[in-house]
Amino acid sequence: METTKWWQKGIVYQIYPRSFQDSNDDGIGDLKGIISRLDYVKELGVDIIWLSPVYASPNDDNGYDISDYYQINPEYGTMEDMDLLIQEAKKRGLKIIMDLVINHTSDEHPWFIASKHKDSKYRDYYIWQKEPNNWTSFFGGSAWDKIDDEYYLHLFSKKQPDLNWHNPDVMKEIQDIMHFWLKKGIHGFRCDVINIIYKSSLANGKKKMVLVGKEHYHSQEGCHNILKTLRKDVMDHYDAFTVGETVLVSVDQANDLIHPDRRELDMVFSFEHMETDQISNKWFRTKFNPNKWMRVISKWQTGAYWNANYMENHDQTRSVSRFGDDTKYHKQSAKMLATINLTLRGTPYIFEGQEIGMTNGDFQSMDDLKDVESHRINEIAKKLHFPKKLRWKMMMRSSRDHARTPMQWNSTGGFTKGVPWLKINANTKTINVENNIDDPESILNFYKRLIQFRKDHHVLVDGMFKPLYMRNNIFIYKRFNESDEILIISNMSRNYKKMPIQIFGKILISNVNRNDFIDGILKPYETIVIQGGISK
Ligand code: ISL
Ligand code: CA
Repeated sequence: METTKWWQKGIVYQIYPRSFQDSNDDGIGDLKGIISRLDYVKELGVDIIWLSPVYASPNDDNGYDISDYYQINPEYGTMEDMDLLIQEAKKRGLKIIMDLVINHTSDEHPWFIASKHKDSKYRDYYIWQKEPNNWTSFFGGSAWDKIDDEYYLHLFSKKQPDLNWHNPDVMKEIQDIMHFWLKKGIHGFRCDVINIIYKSSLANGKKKMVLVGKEHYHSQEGCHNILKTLRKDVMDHYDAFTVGETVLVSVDQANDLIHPDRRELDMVFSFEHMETDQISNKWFRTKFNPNKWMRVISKWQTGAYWNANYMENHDQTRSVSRFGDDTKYHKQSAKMLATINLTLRGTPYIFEGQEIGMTNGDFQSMDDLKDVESHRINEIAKKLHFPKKLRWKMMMRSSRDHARTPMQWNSTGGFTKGVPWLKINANTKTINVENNIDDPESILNFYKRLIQFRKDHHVLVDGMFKPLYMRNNIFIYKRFNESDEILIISNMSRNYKKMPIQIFGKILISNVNRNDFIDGILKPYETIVIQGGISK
């Protein structure tokens, strides 16, 4: 690697504003709330905050449907609050990146409202046709809806019409928006579904695919050209980076987006490790298979130029419930996932609440769920005569609301004094920031130690990754450079396991507080970081 960039050394903390901290007790998280928790974020040791959308929005998809890119959603506060947040973050040495949602806007954006008139110049900002094609939406069902006598394309909800990236005016508008925020002092963007923004054709898709039509908009040359332009005309003028959210990409497709010579994005979120426990799509899941998961991770570690490493986010269920054990081995498995998250090669991302091992929600019925996707899928499944029990099982396994329950600050919640917009998990009684802070052996304090450890060991940033063992639910890899070598060993199961290879060296971090491994037995969900090597 040439010289290491700040966003390669840095650790990112994702805040989902609606669920982080409410400051005025209307039950909705807000910017003042975030400001009041900046010290907490700073103490964790992270360097960068990724703020999920805070722009004006009717909230059909919790802000991923933007009605004004230059305004703050009044539910979250004002532009003054946002300026203050940037300033207060800066004071603490924290940089902020924002979400850039440019595949679509809200149907309540003035551009779309004007676009309903055929002779408006805004008509061509979106994609209108006399007849729909057979494409399906990410949220299920047709990707087209009708207004008057024509149809418009929406790859997500019908309140999220897709922008027409063939129109140079759209490019100009988006560039202005990016300049506006970067000038305010933010340091980059997380680019929402960025690899599907360019539609090469509107021909019918091949049948039978989960996303019918995908071959006409996924990873198109036109998208690469757009990214090159945004990089050259906008990003290159600031000290900022981009992380693309890239659905359904292979390692090669990712490298085409992030290789430094191509000058497009800086890193991408891949999805393959999030798909190891699903059959054809996220609504049909199988038992989690750690061996499959570690091999996928290893493939990306060795193949991709630079990874954005994450275990969970606002679209995924909680990692400790999904890849660990959120009851008997709650602490152990959360710490094990933390260790992997922070010792892989790439920029680590931590989602709010992950650092205290927040679990999936304890929802009782569809009334408890708020996500537009969950409700839409439930309706479609109902029409297909899926029994209620099966539909609920799908929701409990995959609803995005599992990640979106309010942050658990203390034993009664601490998120709001009002009625929270989404149910707070009853386990806030035991899983909360307050008691984590007090307990030296807590998940939170383990995260703090790991974050500091990563800062103290540059090999974790610039070192190469090499898998050493990926079987029998045991994941062993090393990170190494010319001067240093660190081994990471994780038992991803609830069983005792014999250490599969002979290892020597000094234990630097372990979640079971052991001083040596002479017994050669790995405890359930044990994870150890060792400075040393393997003996053959
Ligand atoms: O969670 C998913 C649906 O099953 C994903 O496919 C998700 O829709 C996809 O990762 C795109 O996500 C992003 O764009 C969406 C928004 O709803 C998500 O919250 C956002 O992360 C549309 O803007
Ligand atoms: Ca509020």
